[in-house]
Amino acid sequence: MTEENFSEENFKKTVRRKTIRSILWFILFIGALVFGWKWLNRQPMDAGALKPLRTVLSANEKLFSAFYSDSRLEPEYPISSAVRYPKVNGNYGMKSALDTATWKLLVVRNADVPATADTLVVSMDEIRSLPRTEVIFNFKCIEGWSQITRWAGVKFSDFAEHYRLGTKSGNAPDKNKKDDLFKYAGLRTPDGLYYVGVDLASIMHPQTILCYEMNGKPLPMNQGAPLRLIIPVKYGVKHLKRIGTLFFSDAQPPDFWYERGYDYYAGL
Ligand SMILES: Nc1nc2c(c(=O)[nH]1)N[C@H]1C(S)=C(S)[C@@H](COP(=O)(O)O)O[C@H]1N2
Ligand SMILES: [Mo]
Repeated sequence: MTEENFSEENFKKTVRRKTIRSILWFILFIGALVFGWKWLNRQPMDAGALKPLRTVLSANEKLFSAFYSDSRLEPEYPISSAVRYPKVNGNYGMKSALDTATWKLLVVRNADVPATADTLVVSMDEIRSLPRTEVIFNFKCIEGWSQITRWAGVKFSDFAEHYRLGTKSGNAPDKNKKDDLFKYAGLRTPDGLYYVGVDLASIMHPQTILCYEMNGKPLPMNQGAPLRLIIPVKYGVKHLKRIGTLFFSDAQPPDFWYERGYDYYAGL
């Protein structure tokens, strides 16, 4: 640019042109945003989420389950790093009266064939007589908090082995006999107001426990006494407190937060 070209007039012109251009771009941008938002909100719902969002959730789910491995363990921590009073979060299905002394776990071996479903009734004493395992891990809630917590109970896989659960044949589960395994386990509170579904591989993961102790003491009422699920490979939503019924099925069990727009898998 020469000295003559760089007149004040030219300078003003350039600024004006650039200002107008950026205003137009801005209007276009806002317009696209409004249009996109309106389009999104006109889309049908799919299990509590707008369809395009559900599509993204499902794609994530495929990716996460592809990475799932039994031998991939969540990191564990020393007892000293466990918080003394873990946060109490979520009390759906926990408000009805419950007598822990007479409580029993109902187990439906095959929820898909109601006629042949033999329901097993298991007492807390029977659960306590199985091998006890501890797990100290970083508990993560989808709300964004996490804390290192310490739990104890029976490994779900030991429980399933003992009662021969999760198979159509009624034999003890065998990872190599995929066709004999149910695809899902479902759990719900005694009043049925909170319920989750978990893919069988994750519930059989070596760190998943049916939990009756927290920090070396009996599980507090508001944290799921007498028995809750602790499943370190999943977000908090799946750690159902106060289990009433456990069942096995090839159909995806109903899931409280899935119905409200969260992803089903909820894996870490
Ligand atoms: N019965 C029942 N279990 C539940 C919930 C609930 O509302 N009701 N909330 C879940 C959620 S979202 C989280 S983060 C954990 C919290 O467990 P805590 O209260 O022991 O921290 O419990 C899960 N299990
Ligand atoms: Mo949560």
